[in-house]
Amino acid sequence: MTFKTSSESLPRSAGVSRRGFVGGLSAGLVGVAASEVARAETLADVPDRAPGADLSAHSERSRFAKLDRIPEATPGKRNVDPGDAINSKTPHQKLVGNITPTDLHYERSHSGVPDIDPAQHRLLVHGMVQKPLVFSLDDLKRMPSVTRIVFIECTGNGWENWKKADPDLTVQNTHGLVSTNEWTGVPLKFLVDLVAKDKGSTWMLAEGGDGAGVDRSIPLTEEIVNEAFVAYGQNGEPLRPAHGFPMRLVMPGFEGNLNIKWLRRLKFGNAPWMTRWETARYTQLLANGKARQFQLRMETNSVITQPSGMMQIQPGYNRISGLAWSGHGKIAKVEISTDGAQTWKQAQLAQPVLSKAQVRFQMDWVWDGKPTRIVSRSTDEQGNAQPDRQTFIAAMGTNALFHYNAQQTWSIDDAGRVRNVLA
Ligand SMILES: Nc1nc2c(c(=O)[nH]1)N[C@H]1C(S)=C(S)[C@@H](COP(=O)(O)O)O[C@H]1N2
Ligand SMILES: [Mo]
Repeated sequence: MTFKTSSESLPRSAGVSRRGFVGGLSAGLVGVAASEVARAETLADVPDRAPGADLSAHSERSRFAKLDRIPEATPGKRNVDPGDAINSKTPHQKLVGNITPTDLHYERSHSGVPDIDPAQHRLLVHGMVQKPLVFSLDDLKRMPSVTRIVFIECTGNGWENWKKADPDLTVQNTHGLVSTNEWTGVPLKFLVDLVAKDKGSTWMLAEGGDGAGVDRSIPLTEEIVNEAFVAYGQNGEPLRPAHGFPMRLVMPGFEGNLNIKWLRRLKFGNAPWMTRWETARYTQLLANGKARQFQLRMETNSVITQPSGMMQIQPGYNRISGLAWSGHGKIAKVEISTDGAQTWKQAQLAQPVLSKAQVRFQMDWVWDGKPTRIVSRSTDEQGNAQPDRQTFIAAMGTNALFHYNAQQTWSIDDAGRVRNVLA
């Protein structure tokens, strides 16, 4: 199929730079993309200029842009009273780019959000160290800092589709427990050196200051000591209370649960503490009846966000877009199938691709109006490929609940309705 490259006839009202749009997308489709855009000649074709409201101390979203997280309970329990919610999910179907707006970063809090006065808050660092110390927020802010864009993902992300696929789920329901923000804080390595950690200490306990007191044992691998940090900044401002104000642990690439919020203690030792968060919870019941502990790294994953569950599309040009991420490093490639995983084409990635951060992918598509299925699969720089559902279930069985990273399939019927299905 060929299309006329019609950059000459692209109308101004398309709001598209003649050079910019083409980017890595196929130039031949520019004309198709523009063909449904209204033609215009003069300013009479656009609304008048509008008078302005007063300036403000901080800006709010347009009243026309409706963006909300959705509080949810355990899998299958939606539309719950916020008092019963355990998660609040990111509306990926309404977002663009790589970074999640701060107020829409997903939230998972086991016993609500404590209201912590930073002047009172302290972080104790002790255990197998020469010099146990206690830090205030101001102490941390005086130290050298690192700023890094990373995803945080709850191990429960995707659990909605582990056993069955409700057709009426949106991508917010299926994949709303992963988000990407820029975090700023003190490198763990700096604190390790300050307290003079014993060489023999190979584990660290991180404990939160909320009612649940979530605490996790973290193996002190070279990667973790070099990459973890105690964050006090989120997208350029202090952490929001829901995300751990005044300080939290950030563990790039690892289970959301390890990113301890309202951090009050780091303790160094030489064995895991076997807290209830790594024995009763956050373990995986495998097909053979054994439980797997400390499955800490988040897998290679991707999902198409546009078009996605509960949307309706029209025949003709449709741009496919979505997000890919891996706890192993950078995403190397994303492939998309528009024929139910029979044939695959490589998508374009938003540059630069960052390690352990979500990256936006996109691809041109002309839908012929016939029922089909669309699906994405990602591969990271270490060669880890996102499995199809059968491969995933064959390896993990159906007893487990966490670390679901199988390919997400959306079906499209002859009316253009997009629905969640198991492949
Ligand atoms: N103290 C404490 N830390 C916590 C939690 C918690 O309930 N209490 N929830 C954990 C879980 S399960 C996840 S997935 C992430 C969620 O971080 P977010 O709410 O900033 O997205 O925080 C982790 N850190
Ligand atoms: Mo989580």
